[in-house]
Amino acid sequence: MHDLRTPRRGLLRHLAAGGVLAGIGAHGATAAEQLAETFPTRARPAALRPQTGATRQVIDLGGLWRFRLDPHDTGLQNGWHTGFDFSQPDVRSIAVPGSWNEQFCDTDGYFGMGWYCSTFELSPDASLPRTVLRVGSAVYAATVWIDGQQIGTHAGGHLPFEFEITPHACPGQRHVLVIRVDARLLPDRVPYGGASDPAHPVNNPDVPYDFFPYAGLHRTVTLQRLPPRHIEAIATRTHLNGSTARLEITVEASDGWQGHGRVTLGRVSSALTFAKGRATTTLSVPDARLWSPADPHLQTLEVELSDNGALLDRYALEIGLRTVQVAGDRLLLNGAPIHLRGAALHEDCPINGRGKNLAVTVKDLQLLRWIGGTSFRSSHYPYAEETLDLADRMGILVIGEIPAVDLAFADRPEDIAARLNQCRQDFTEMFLRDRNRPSIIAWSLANEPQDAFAAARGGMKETASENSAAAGLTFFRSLFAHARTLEQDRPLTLVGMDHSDPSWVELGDFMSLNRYPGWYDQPGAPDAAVATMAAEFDRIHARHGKPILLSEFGADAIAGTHRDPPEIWSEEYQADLIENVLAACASRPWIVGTHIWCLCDFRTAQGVRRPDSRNYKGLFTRDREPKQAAHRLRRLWAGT
Ligand code: GCB
Repeated sequence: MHDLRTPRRGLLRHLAAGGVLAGIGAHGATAAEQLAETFPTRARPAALRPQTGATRQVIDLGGLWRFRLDPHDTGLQNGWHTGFDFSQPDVRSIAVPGSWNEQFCDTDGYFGMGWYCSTFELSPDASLPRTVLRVGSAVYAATVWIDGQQIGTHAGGHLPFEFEITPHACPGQRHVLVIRVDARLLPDRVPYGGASDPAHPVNNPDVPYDFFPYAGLHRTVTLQRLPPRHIEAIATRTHLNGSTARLEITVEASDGWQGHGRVTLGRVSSALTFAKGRATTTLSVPDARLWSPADPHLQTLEVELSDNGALLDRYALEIGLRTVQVAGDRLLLNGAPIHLRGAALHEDCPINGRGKNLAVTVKDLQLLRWIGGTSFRSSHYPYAEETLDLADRMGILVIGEIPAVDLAFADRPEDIAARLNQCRQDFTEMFLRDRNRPSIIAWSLANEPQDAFAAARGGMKETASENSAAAGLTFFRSLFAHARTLEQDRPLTLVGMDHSDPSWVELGDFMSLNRYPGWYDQPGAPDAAVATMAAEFDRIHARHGKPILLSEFGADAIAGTHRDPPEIWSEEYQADLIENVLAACASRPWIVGTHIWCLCDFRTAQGVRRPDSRNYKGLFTRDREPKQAAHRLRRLWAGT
């Protein structure tokens, strides 16, 4: 923003051993936490989404949970981890999934510990002896107990994590599941909060980023029941050779499985032979029907484990055959140049907050379509899997982004080090969750990192500090190198703004630039501002020769505010400015995409530059009604 348990094998074990899955930072930990963390069981990344099928069963634990606030962090010593019920006056019902902030009158500005409690009981089923607990998103950190026994911890919101809980989940017995969500806004977190001068915080709540820091269990909590030997991870890569697609497949199975399996895609199939729990094969698909925005053709890859003809496990993975690459100053999908036309989004709606609301997800992607959009960035954190399901089905091109928003590099070195560790973990988890999705065409490793701390605190133009520029470069080199060890095909990018050191943005395979001509830059003078931006982009292109994505631009418009001649804050100004910027970009083919900020108005922290605690740069209002700019884009992009 300008202003403002069980042992784990294979890849996952390797990652954990490498420290990638590091958990809660020590910052601010209570004695009880430190004790509990002496023998922590860290969550494993959730590589395969739970599914029900011939050999698997999903139990959705969503619904009304018991909930209580723990502002003094005494819940653990008071035994809340063993469970609690409504005999305690402070225990209330809460919807899961959902942010806690807007569900009650007294929790809106609460960013401490929140305790969730529910129960579950498994039916006896000898074919499904193993159970994995999966939490879709806990913002920000979580500790999990079953029947009072600590199962493990996880840090980082917006991404799923798992624990195998087989020893703790006995069929026919009722178990008490407790999750403590730690939503403190701390400087060593990603994104960080609570870091500004306590006497003069710029925003309330005290976050540097421009969206409300909703907290709680935001996505589904599920149990996946599994057979004794099962598939743990599937990785696919597509290569094209003329009209033939080659699909490279790696499958990881539990317990170092040494047996056999099979993969099938339509009419093509191949045997799998596992060694130490891992098997690889390649399927060749002649005259392949590729996935693209014009034809988002999805196919089911069936993966099976078998023993002497007996089916042990089966997993069905939806995939789309497509390639993506950067060639010179173009972005190619299936070998042909593509243009990313769309808007950045936020997971945000009244009452649910950032909690999963499927109807809103469907609505948002329909609105994107309505204006003729074909692309979005999951700003500023990985979105719910259902959103990506829809993108896969609708042929929408997505840039997946980790929650690294507004990183700053003049902060304490220990905070910067903790953030880097968290960013690496976030990328690993996002990659493992989303790597097989055709809609994800690139990864963004940060949004608007800033040279100087002060820039993050209030939009002051600061002279870039050499030290913070160097610290940032070390940070991003490490993060890019980590991402490259996992992702071999998709381009990587870093979304920069005018306070981001150019050396950071240059690390990207394409350069994503947020610019606000006519808004933060030369407000009210759109023609001059757009010309300045275009000249800057010409210089950047001449210097780097890389594709450029205008990853954000736009203007606030308060719905119902009209001015002639157009003035800032009016619907007319927003619509005209957007058209003006698009025209400047259209004549530059190396500008491979234009993402408007943003699809819908959304809630922010309180700050003097955000009337009504809203960011009004939406093309649609927060209740998803079109402003003039949406109608204008419909004409320009959808041709209607
Ligand atoms: C940005 C940020 C986004 C803000 C936007 C704004 O550059 O990436 O999070 O909401 O500007 O409206 O200031």
